[in-house]
Amino acid sequence: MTRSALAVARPNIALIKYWGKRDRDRNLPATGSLSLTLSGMSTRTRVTFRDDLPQDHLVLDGQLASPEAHARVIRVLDQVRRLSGITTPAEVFSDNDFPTAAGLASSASGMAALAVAASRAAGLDLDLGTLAGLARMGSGSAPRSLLGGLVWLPRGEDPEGLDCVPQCLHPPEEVPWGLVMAWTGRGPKAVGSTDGMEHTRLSSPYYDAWLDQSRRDLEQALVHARALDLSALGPLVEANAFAMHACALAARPPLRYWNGTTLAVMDQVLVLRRSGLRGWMTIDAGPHVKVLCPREDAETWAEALARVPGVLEVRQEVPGPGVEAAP
Ligand code: 2P0
Repeated sequence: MTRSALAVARPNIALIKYWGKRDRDRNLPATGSLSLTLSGMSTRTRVTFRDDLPQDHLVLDGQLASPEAHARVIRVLDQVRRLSGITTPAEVFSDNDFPTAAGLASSASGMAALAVAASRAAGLDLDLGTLAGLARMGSGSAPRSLLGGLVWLPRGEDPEGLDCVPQCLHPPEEVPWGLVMAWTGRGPKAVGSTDGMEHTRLSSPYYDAWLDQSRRDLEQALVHARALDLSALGPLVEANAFAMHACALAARPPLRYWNGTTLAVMDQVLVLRRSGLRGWMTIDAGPHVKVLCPREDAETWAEALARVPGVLEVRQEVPGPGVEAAP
């Protein structure tokens, strides 16, 4: 018997970062986070359970999955099999319509799409909390990509993560902001997020301070995000990203995701802001700089960042929808 389903999900960018886990086995975050789901890029994932397959078969962007990606996908598939009682192997085809090598984290969109496609293919109609738990097994930031627009993922207190369920603060059509992304390097990052945040937790003397600050940042950010007050939210977004990187930079040995062009873009953001343009930067576990700005200023930001020597590509994004399922 063959059962199949398709799902499409988009990446999200954290405005208040998740960096550190409170439970490694359950992949539960030590910090709550706030994010914007994007619209211009997507991952399409088809899952088919087939009893004629000898084992799970995973093809990501046309290639057999790496051992690391394979292990994450299998964790999600195994949980779907437990929930549904299905025992057959699955075939997974997943494609990003954006270059993974460009350094944008694709795990969030990939794992959100996988959770929805696999559960639907298995005949399950899961609530958001259960779907979030499934997506989280693949990637801690993936539950945020289940929803569109401005999304809050609480840290939660429950040992099983039952209260770590994303909430939409504003759907995409209500968020009048843009996100301008300046690519400053190619190739995979030297240290992946999972290892990077664990190394930070274990060795940075600032880790506890980061957790405290992050909790305060999120509390305030939620107020400003609900009010769609960009002038109040922007400085918090920027400070929170720098606090995350400061904590990682203090790890032993240090964890530095920036390159020279990252610094040049940061300088340019400050120059433009001093000239009166509104926009605030955030940086993830990589060298690229993303600027959150009023939507009407996105073009001006994009043109200015494209002129910074070393910037490889600039992309403008607007808020986008949550995961979409198809038969
Ligand atoms: C975030 N990042 O909130 C932060 C900011 C990167 C920097 O979530 O270990 O790939 O699979 O749960 O989801 C990247 O973390 O890590 C991430 P795992 P994931 O977007």
